[in-house]
Amino acid sequence: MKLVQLIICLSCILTLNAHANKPNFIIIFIDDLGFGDIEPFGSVLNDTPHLNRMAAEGMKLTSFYSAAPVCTPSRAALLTGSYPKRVGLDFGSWSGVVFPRDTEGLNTEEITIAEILKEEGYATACFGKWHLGDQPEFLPTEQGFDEYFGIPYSNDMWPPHPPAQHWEVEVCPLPIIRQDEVVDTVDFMEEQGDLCRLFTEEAVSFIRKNQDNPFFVYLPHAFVHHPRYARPEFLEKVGIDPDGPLDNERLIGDHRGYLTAQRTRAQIEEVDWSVGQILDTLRELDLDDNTLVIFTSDNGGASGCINTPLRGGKGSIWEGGMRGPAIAWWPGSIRSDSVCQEIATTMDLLPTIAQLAGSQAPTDRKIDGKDIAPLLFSRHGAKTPHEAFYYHWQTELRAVRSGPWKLHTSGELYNLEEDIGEGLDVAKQNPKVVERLNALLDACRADLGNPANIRQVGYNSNPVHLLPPVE
Ligand SMILES: [Ca+2]
Repeated sequence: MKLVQLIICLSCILTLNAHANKPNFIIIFIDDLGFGDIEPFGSVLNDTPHLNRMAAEGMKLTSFYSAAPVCTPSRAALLTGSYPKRVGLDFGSWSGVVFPRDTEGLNTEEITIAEILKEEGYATACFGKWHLGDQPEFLPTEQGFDEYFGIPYSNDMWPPHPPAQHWEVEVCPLPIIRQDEVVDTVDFMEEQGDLCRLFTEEAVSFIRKNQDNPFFVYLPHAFVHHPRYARPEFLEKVGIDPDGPLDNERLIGDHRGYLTAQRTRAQIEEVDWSVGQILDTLRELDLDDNTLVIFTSDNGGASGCINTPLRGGKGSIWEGGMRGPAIAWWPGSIRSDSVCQEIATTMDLLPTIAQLAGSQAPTDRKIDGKDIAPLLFSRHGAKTPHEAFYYHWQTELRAVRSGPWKLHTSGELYNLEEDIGEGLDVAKQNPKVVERLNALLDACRADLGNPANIRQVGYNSNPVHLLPPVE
């Protein structure tokens, strides 16, 4: 055989193998988990052995941001690789997030990670909290997911939850959906406590079923969003008697009680159990060296969670509102026990995953995320691909980060490498930095403030409840 033929032959084999070995992807997206809530990120309260092992075998990303400090815009950005404002979901129709029977949802014209991977032959599934619109055309099965099992919005949009009585909308029983059909409802606190197990078991079963072909699992847990309840064994472990003082009536009647550290702890430790189930399944099936698993939170920790050492929490544009605990795991490809301090965001997952799957991010529209594979694989000299990361509170641009510097639109400047808690405003001492970052803020205003650069939100003029509403 001539040398040229040999090279062609070898390259064919390599190409075939590349297709046969397309990596699997799993995104474990926790609801409202704080930066300091898990041991790899400094928790001394919660036991998270599986996350400890995940971090020891993988990479901690310590400047990893969600694109918004609340659920709906954060999820829209993750799945589209674009700032929430760019896809019209920086704000719901009347609140910061979409509500049951909302007119708005993720436009089906958007191209999600799931749709990109489906094109590449992946089996795709979403198990958990969706929160990108509950009307039929907004559900995961319309957004590239072959399979869906979960709740369509937050677990507190639930008649027994006290705030539900103050929202100016009717609330129907909290539906559990399979594909696009309501198959059950969450009626009691015990059933709230079962949501982590249910979604985990669905994910494990899907992984087993698809072990011989490439798959994508998006696992957006309803935990640790309040109302906070976990399975009895996790409550007992933290000293709570599930049959004792935490009976349903007390829980439902005592709103402040939802937020105690113990109940939060029970939920976080059950989330850790879930991570263990997923990673153990991958190890057992020998898929661990061919699967990228990303663990992070949709926004900063809510009341009862811990964002230390960051300032602020869920709903704020301080670091505690948008910087999450993040771990990337892919044994053999991601260096064990490594740490990445470079700026990265959930929006980067779409272009990164697309490229690793042999595809690319959409080119017919602006995608804000960038390929962070060089960071994940610790390539020599790899730096963040972002000159700037922008913090929005609802529709408003509120801050920019570039390198170690974060400038708030209020004029405060912080050096996050020296002052991660944003305690010391150093704007006066650094006028040139302020000038440079103000120019970046102006660039963002010119971009996302221009209607020509933003896309239409999904809109349904006649939305209906998934179930008859509760009086
Ligand atoms: Ca959330």
